[in-house]
Amino acid sequence: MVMASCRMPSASDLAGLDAAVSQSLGRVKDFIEPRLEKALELSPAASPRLLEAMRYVLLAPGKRLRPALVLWASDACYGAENQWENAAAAAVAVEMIHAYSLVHDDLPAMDDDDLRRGRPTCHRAFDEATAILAGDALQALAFETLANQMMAPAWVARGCVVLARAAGAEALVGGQSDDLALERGWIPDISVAPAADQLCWLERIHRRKTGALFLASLQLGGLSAGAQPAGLAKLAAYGHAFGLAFQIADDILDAEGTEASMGKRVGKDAQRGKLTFPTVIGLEASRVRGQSLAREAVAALTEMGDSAGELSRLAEWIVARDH
Ligand code: GRG
Repeated sequence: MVMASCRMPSASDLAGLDAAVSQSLGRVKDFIEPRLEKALELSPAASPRLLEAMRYVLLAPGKRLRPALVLWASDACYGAENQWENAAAAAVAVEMIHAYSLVHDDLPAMDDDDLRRGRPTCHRAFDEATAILAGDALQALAFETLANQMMAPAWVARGCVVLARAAGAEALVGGQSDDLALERGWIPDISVAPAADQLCWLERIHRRKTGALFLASLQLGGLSAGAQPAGLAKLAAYGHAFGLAFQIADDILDAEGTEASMGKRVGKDAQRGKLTFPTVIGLEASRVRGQSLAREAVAALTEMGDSAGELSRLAEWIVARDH
C-alpha cells in the first residue's frame, strides 16, 4: 500500500517510510549490482588501469535511484507484474551515465571534489586523465549495453534516443555547462536579479542537469514494459516533479547534512556563493516547495494504483530523507 496518497508523512511515519524504501532499494541493488559487475567484464583490449577505475566508480556504493526508477516504472506499466529482466539493460545504462557524470563533475576543472560515495573521488584515487577516460568509457558502454538489449529489440532504438537526449547538450551536459557559466560569471550575474528570475534559472538548470536523467530512466522503464503514450505521459509528469523535489532536497542536505551521512563534502554551495533553492527562497520555503512537488509526483500516478506504489513511496521519501 502507498502511504496516504496526498499527504506528507508525519514524524512518526518517517522511520517506517525510511525502512520501507531502504528495503525496496535493497532489492534493486541485489538485482542491479551483479549486472553492473557483469557489464564490466571487458576483453583484455581494455587497459587494466582504466578498467580498474571504471569498476571503482560504477561499483561504488550509491543509492541506485536511477535503476530503481527504470525498474519501478516498468512495474507501474506492467501492473505490478515483475518483468525486471526486460528493463535490466536500461537500468544498467542509466547508472553508467550517472556514474560518468559524477566522475567528470568531481574533476578539478569542474567541482574539484575529494569525496564521493564515502570514498576518494576517482581522480584522487587514480589520476585526472584516468578519471576523464573512465567517464568517457562508461558513457560509451552505457549505449553499447542498451543497444545490445536482446529482450525487446523493438524499443531499443527509441530507448537510445531517449538516453542520448537526456545525456546530451540539451539536458545533462547543457545544464552542467550553464551551472558552471553562472558560477564563473561567464553569463551576467543573476544573484542581483529578482528572486523569481533566480528561481526560474535554477529550475532551468536543474531540470536538465539532474531531472533529465531521472525522466529518461522512467521513460526507459515504461518503454521496456510497452507503455502507451498515456502511461508515458503520467511517468513524465511524475518525473518532472520528482526531479525538482530531489534537487531541492539535495540543496537542503548540502546546507544541513553532514559529510558522514552524505558521503561527500557538504556546505560547498554556500562556500562558493552558489545559487541554490535555500539561498534564493530560504530553507523553510524550500522544504514546503519540495513537499508540494512530492505530492504532485504522487498525484500524477494515482490512476496507476498500487502498481506505482514504489514510485510514490520514493517521492515521499526523497524529500523526507536525511542522507
Ligand atoms: C559532468 C556532464 C556532467 C554532468 C554533471 C550529475 C551532475 C552533472 C553533477 C553532480 C553534482 C551533483 C552533486 C548534483 C546534484 C544532484 C546529484 C546528481 C546528486 C547525486 O545523485 P545521487 O544522490 O547519488 O543519486 P548516488 O551516489 O546515491 O548515486
